[in-house]
Amino acid sequence: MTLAYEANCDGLVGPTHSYAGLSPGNLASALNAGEASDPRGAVLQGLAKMKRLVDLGLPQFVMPPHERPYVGWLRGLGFGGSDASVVEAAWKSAPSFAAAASSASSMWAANAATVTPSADSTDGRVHFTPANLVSNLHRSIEATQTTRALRALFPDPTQFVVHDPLPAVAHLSDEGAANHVRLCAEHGAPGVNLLVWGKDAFEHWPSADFPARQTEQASAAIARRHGAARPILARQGKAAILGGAFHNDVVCVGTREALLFHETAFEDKAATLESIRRAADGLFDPAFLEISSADLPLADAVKSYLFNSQLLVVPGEDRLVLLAPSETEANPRAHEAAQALAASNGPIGRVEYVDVRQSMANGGGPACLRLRVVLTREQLEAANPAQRLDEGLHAALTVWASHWYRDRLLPADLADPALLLETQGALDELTSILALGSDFYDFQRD
Ligand code: SUG
Repeated sequence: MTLAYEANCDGLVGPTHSYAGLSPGNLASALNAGEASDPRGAVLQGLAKMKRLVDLGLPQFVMPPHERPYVGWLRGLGFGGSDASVVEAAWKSAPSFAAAASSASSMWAANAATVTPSADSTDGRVHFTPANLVSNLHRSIEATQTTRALRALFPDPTQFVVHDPLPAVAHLSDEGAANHVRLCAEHGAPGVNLLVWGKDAFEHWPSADFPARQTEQASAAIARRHGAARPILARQGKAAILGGAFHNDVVCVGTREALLFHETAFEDKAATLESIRRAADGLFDPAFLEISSADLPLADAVKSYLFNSQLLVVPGEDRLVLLAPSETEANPRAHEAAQALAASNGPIGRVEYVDVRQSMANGGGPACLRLRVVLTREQLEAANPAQRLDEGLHAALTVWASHWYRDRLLPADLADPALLLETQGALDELTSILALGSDFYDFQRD
């Protein structure tokens, strides 16, 4: 077995972070619609979380935000003139599209792609499929730039394959790693790949208010094109989706041999666990950590985001560390459940809490903000070193964000032409900090 490490690639929060209520079925997004956001606070919270992982001795990378408002996309919809007039006209005659073009949703990097490490792929390379995110208008415009960003971060074609996203059609609706869990004995050892889908492509889903976002056919296509070893396709619990678990990672997280999940996570729990057991046979003994609805009602699981914690293998510690959002600590039942996990003799040794409230208010917890990529030492060295977070980069990005980001933004401010200039100025400078070249964004190419 080649030794491997789990790198976390976090989406840096963009300067247009706002609460626009764009995601049906995501209760936090609906609840906070229209509230004022704090983009500067949000990006600093994200950076502080990344720094926590660096301090724990884990490899951490930064993924750049997308350009927003996305003027090029609005031009494609027929708006013309200067950048400022494009944005102004879009807000006047197509406000839903203008709002979508302004969303900072690329921060939730768990939705950036599905990843298969080389220990599980047939050709020994790391495979990525950027998610098409076609379930939501504002997220569907991420795929092209995400593909570019992944190719910049993982450039060596002998080590990495960044596929094109699946075709952008509802039948192949794909939400990335938020619906994928990999279990194994050690990161570098062969794994079991659990791909969780919400609906069949041809099924009539019962609720427009709580849509199922991932199709079974999308999950199957990804496993096939990556040559992913030991794939298990499992249906997400319908009750969980209808209760606000719009991604599987709202009710489930796993790493190494441990799968932590809510009782409602899977439609057929017994069959899912049995398939994992069978696939893991001879490789490792899966540890199933189930939390019942009696101990933690689904509504509390969704509010507290206990399952959206990062489950970390920390150098020098035998047992896993659960990095949970501060909302878990504040919710008595979720807090009790988290403490009970650490107090038992199971795979989780301790719990830490992290403040990512700005992101949480849009339904994005600690685990939503990161894309996990298991890499060998050689692959780690082949990633763009300028995007690897260390103290220096953390300090530089803190200064950069404090200079460019506002500390208060209402959805109506998204139409402000000054915000467009601030965003372009910030991202232009960022491309030099992260050594991404001067033609990384569309606005730099015009
Ligand atoms: O897709 N929220 C995101 C949250 C994504 C969380 N990711 C994971 N669970 N992995 C979403 O629903 C809300 C934006 C707004 O309403 O302004 C939003 O897009």
